[in-house]
Amino acid sequence: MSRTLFVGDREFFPGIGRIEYEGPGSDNPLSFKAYDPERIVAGKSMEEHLRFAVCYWHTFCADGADPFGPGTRQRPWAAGNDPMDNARSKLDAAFEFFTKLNVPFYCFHDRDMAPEGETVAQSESNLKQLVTLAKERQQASGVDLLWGTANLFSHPRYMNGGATNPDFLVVAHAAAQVKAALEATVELGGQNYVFWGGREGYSCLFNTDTKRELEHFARFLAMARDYGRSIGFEGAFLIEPKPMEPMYHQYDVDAQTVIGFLRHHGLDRDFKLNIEANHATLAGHSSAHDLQMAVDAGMLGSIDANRGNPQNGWDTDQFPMDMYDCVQNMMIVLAAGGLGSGGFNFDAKVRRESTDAEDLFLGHIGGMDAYARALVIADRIVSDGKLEAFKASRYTSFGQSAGRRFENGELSLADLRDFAAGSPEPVQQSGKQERVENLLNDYMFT
Ligand code: XUL
Ligand code: CO
Repeated sequence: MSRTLFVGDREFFPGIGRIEYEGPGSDNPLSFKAYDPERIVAGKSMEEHLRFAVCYWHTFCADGADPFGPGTRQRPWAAGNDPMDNARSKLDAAFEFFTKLNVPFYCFHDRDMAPEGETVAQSESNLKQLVTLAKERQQASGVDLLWGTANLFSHPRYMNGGATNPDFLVVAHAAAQVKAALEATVELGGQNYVFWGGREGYSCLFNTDTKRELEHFARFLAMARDYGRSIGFEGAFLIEPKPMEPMYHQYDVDAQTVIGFLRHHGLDRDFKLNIEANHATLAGHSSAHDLQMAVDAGMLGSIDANRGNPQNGWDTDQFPMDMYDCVQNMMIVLAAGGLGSGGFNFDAKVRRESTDAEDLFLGHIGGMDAYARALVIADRIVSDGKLEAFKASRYTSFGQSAGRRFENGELSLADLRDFAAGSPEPVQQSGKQERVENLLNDYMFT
């Protein structure tokens, strides 16, 4: 079935049609070389495995501005004088882009989709108007909402935090925004709702009561959960860890910090994690590390797919192209049985110097092809089972007698002492890192 690629007579990406799978032999840069949505891998189509989403903020709101200079891209949908007219044009541009790129999902912040008004009520009304239109566009295009969220970091009132602000009135404003964003997410059938605490943190311990702020944060999340459930939201609430940027120290440092926090406050039944690759690297981890921690805790919700720049460590939000990272991430996702209601959201932006409209397509095509290739390679590795078998073989001593009793909680520290005293010195067991890394290259390049 051929879908209309754009709304009305305004085409924002003229000269670009539907991006199709043309295979590795094609030299058309505006085609997929590896992402074939219908191709079956490990019992599911690529589209079902990868559940790609485009993010509204980098792709349709950002214009390339950085702290040293203004935007470099002219966005035709932002050219008018009326912010609501611009928001409607941006929505049309966004759905044209989703449809041409053939992604099944998108994600947005409230303020990406509709401008803030003069009052809380005006902001709510702006968002409602755009949500009504977005619902129509979703129905016409078949594109669904992966997750919604509220921007609690851009407005100057949030300079000291949203839910963790020392001023209760600011916390109340944050609540008003989350309430409206939850309603929007439910109206649009969103499968998840995300909290990224960009300003939930502090710059100076001398002026910050961290204990109190973290308690406020937990209370705020519980209130959001209760309200979401009361209006029929059945999806997952997700926390997206990040250690810093914009704050010097952010509370949701990394996966393990967030898992501990959620469990401590009894929020782990409703909340999972949205792991962003570049946030994990900012925290001094690899993206695979944070994914594995989330999977181990049974709390992997979704992925913000991107990469940082290894030379400087900043949150550069580049499109994911590093195949070692993509393959490792896909291995973890496949071994975990998939992403459930999550997806791969490209929280990624083209470079400031990439000023053609087509560059937005090229960035996404590259990321989609990278993960499609990674899926095929990871499936080979996971289904072959060699790596997994080697990993398991390192723990065989826990499958036997005393080791098994230790795992079952049947032994005391003194029992372990006696076991050590009555046994010979352990025989050295090589970790064989070089062997397993060589194996990875064999899978990737043959
Ligand atoms: C910022 C970031 C956000 C969240 C949503 O680093 O990743 O865009 O994904 O608020
Ligand atoms: Co993100």
